[in-house]
Amino acid sequence: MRKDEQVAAVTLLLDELVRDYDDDDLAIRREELRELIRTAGGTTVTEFTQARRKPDPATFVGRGKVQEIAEVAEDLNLDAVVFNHELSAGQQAELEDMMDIKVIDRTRLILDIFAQRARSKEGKLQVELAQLSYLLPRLTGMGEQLSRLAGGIGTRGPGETKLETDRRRVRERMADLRRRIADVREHRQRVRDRRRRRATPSFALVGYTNAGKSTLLNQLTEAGQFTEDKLFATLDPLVRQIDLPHSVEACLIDTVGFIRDLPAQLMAAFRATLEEITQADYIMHVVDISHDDWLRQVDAVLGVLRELGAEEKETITVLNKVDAAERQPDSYQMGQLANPITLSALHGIHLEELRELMSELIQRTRVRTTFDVPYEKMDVLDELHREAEVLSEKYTDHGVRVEVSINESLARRTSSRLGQVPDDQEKGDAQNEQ
Ligand SMILES: Nc1nc2c(ncn2[C@@H]2O[C@H](COP(=O)(O)OP(=O)(O)OP(=O)(O)O)[C@@H](O)[C@H]2O)c(=O)[nH]1
Ligand SMILES: [Mg+2]
Repeated sequence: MRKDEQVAAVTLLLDELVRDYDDDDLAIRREELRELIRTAGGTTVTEFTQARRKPDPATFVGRGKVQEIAEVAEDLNLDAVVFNHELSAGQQAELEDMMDIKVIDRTRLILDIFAQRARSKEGKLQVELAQLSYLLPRLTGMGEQLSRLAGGIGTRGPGETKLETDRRRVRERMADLRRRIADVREHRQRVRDRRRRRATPSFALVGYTNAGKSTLLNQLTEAGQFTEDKLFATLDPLVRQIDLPHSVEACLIDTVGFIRDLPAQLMAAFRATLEEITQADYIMHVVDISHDDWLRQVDAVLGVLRELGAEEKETITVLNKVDAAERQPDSYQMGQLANPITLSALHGIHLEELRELMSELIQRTRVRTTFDVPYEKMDVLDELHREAEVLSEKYTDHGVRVEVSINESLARRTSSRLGQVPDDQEKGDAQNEQ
């Protein structure tokens, strides 16, 4: 989407989505789409909604509705029609054909926002990869536009159609991007290894976009991270050290926000960024409780964490924006959340309590365990010396038996590196290595 575009926003309420939800759902989904459009620089001039059992395979909303939208779009001289859903390539082509106007689906809109927001080299590479994987299945009939996107002409081999050449070029570019992103990942891994060497437990700030993650990071660490009342203000991870009560140190990692139905292309392309979450020791889940839909936002975030394989990590749930919330979460709601605390990042309410909770969690989740480290894996022993408190060491025929007081997630990592089940551990046993 270009800046200042005037658009119509279309939301479909599908039976399959409605089943678990109340009547507010449609209003909330429409509001979120307006926010996405605003963030992308567009203006929602008019809105359409429709309830359907399921999407129409050809036109998504059904022919009658398409007609209606087309007429209004023409009257109002709109630039585009934005759908609050992912459309298939066929649906998109059919809709553009029928309405004779640019059609943007939800995935494309989010990708556009990410593209506008990407600043770092890593962010730009990942966004481009996501855009191309979105584009690839939609190439049919887009010949003209693509030759601009994929570079020069005249590279077509004998017997290839234009479409095949275009596809091949996109695939080549994607392979190139993947290689470059792999380099970035390696670099990130090296930085993380250095951090670990300093034995600093890490908290990954996660949460729905606009929940206040960056604001919280700024308040706790004076990081100077960019914050804004729009969606996806943060794309690149930022790590900051923090001193906690009782001489405990930690680091906080700010990262990209989530949204419901996060496009699969983005999840795949942002692996390097999202690894900051899967590799962190703890999760700090920031929730905007002034938002009407905060409970469902929590579910959406937990869903993404599950997809990432990070749902088992010890978590603090920060119920943020308490200053702006009409109602306080009730005790039942609090009971469903992991280590909940209500606060206001912006106004600095209850931040001391949060720091106390973080320190407590780090101390509480240290476990005492014993590893048998074979002589050929002395690097593991080195790591334990760096990152854990070594209580005793005994040299045997096969290796070193070492007793440590150790952070839970490091204990899991270590036992999987050694192929051992950790002993003396109550919580750690059932959990899988991330
Ligand atoms: N009223 C109120 N507003 C807050 C609070 N914390 C953050 N905000 C506002 O919420 C908006 C979003 O804050 P950010 O810190 O950018 O949110 P984020 O979670 O980092 O968002 P993304 O990076 O977009 O995912 C900003 O306008 C903040 O000023 C709070 O405690 N109370
Ligand atoms: Mg942010």
